[in-house]
Amino acid sequence: MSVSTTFTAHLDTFARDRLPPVGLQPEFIFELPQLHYPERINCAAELLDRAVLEHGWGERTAIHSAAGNFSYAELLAAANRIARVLTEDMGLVAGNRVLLRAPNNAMLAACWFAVIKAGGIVVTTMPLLRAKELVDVIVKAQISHALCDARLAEELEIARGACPTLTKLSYFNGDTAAPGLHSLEQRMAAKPASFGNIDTARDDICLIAFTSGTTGKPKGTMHFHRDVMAICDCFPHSTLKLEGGDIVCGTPPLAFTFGLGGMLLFPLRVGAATVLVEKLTPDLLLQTVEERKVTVLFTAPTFYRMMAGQVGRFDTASLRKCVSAGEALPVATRQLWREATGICIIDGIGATEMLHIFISHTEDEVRPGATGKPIAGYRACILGDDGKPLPAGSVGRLAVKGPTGCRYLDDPRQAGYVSDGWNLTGDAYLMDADGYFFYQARTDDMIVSAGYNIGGPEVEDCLLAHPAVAECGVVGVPDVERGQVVKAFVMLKAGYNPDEAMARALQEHVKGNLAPYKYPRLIEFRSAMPRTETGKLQRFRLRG
Ligand code: 3UK
Repeated sequence: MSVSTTFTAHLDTFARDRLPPVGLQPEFIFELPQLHYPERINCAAELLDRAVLEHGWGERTAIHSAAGNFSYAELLAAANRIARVLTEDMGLVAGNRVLLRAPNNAMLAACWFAVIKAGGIVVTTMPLLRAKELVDVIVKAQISHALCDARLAEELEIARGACPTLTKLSYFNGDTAAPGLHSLEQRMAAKPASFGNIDTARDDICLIAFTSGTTGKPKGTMHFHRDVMAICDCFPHSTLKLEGGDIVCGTPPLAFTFGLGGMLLFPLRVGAATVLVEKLTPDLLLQTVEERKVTVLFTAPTFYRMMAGQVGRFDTASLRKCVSAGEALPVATRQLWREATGICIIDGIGATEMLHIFISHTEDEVRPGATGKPIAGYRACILGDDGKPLPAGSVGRLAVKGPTGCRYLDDPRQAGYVSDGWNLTGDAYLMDADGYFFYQARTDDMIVSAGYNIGGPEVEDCLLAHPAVAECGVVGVPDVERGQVVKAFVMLKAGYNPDEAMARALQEHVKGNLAPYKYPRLIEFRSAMPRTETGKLQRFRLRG
C-alpha cells in the first residue's frame, strides 16, 4: 500500500505536491488485517455516514455539549449541511485547505467532518493562537477557507490582512451564542441534510496538523484518510479497548491530535459518545464526570495531579479508563490517581507527526516508570548516534514505525525526523530487557509545560522584539505542577533596569504576542549569555 495505485480526488494538488520526497518518507507497516482499507475511502464518511446508515446508530448520542446533545444522525445532518455551504456557497474544491478555529464544541466537530466529506484538508488551530501565529499557519498551508467560532474572530481578522490566500470565511456560534455573527448557521438552514461525499483515495491528504518546532516556525504534518482510520483501529481497539457504551471526556483541544483522536474520532468509530466542554478546570472536569457518567478520560499528567485532591467531592464511580499523554507520566502521579479513584492510568506517548499514540500499555502490563511497549501495529527501537540499534539498557534515540508516520508539508526538517524509514521523535528513551520503553528526556530544546509544547526560540524571538532586550535564552526548568515551566534568561540593553517591573513588562509583552501559555513564568537577568565560539547559545548551561 506504500505505492499509490489510486487516483487522487484532489483538483487542488498544493498539499500533495509538497509531500516529502519518497526517500525521506517513513516506512509504513500494515500487518494488522484491520488496516487493509479499500483504495477509495473517505474517513469522514467511514466514521459518520456508516455509523448512521450501516450500523444503525442514528439515534445514539454522539456528542454531549452545553448547547445540547447531538445524535449521530444530527451530527451527520449538520456536517452534510456545512459540506454543502463549503462546496455550493464558498467555492471549496477538493484539496483546498480549510482553517477551523473554535474551542471544543459540537459545531467544531461538525465542521471537521464537513471539510473532509467535501474533499478538503482540515487545519484546526489552537484557540489560543494569536494573529502572528495564525499567519504562519495560513501562509504555510496556503489556506483558502476558514470556519471560525465568532468569539475567536478578533485574532483571525487581524491575521487575515496578511493572508491574501484566505478569501472565504464564515463564522458560527459555539456553545455560547454570539449574536449578530452567525453566517454559517444561516447558510446551513437553507441546505438539505444530505451530501454526496467526495470519493477520495485512501492516500489523499485530509488533515494538516501543526506542531511547534524548536526552531520556532511551525511544521505542518500531513495525514491521509487511511491514517485517520488507522489511529481509530490501533490504540483504542487493542490497548484502550473502547466500547460502544463508553462516554469519553477530557481536556485536549481537537486542534491537538491527542484530542482529535481521543475526544472525537475514537468514540465515533465504536458508536460511543463524547462530552465536549469548551473550557475545563479540574473541578469542572470532575463535575462533568459525575453529571454525564463519563467512563473514559483523556488528559495530561498535570491535570490528573490537580484533580487527584478533589476527587472525593464528586461521584466518579462511572469512570473505567484514564489515558495520559503529552508529557511523561510520573510514577507518583499514577499512584496518586490510583489512590483517589482505584484506576491505573494508561500512559501513552504520541506525536503530531505519528498522528497519535504508538507506545503504551494495558492496565495489566503496567511497569512503573515505563511508557510501555509499541502498541499493536507499531514497532520501536533505540538508536545510537551512529543510527544503529542499541542493546537493551542503553539510552538512545527513540525510533518508531507503523501504519502512520511523518510527512512534513514542504519542510527541510523532514530529514531530521525520518531516517532510514524510521520516525525519530526527538525523545531519548531506554528499552529494558523485557522490551519496555522508558522515557528519559527530549533530545532537543522543546519545553513541555502543562501538556503544551513550547519552542524556546519562538519565545526568544518574541522577547528580542522588545526594545529593552539585548539578548536572551529561553529554556524549560522543572516544576512540580506543570512538569516544566518556561524560564527566560535576559540581558538588557544599557539604560534599562533589571527589576521586578521590567520582568513583568517582558511577561506581558510575550502574552500579548504569542499564545499566553508560552510566556516565561520565570525571568532571570544576566549580564552575558553563554555562547560557543561559533556564536551558538548553549542552552544546557542556562538550564544549569
Ligand atoms: C512528548 C511524551 C513522554 C514526546 C501527542 C498523544 O504529545 C503529542 O504530540 P506532540 O507533537 O508532542 C510529541 C512529543 O511529546 N510526549 C508525548 N506523550 C508523552 N513524553 N511520555 C508521554 N506519554 O517528547 C513526544 O515526542 O505535541 C500525544 C497523542 C497525540 C499527540 N499528538
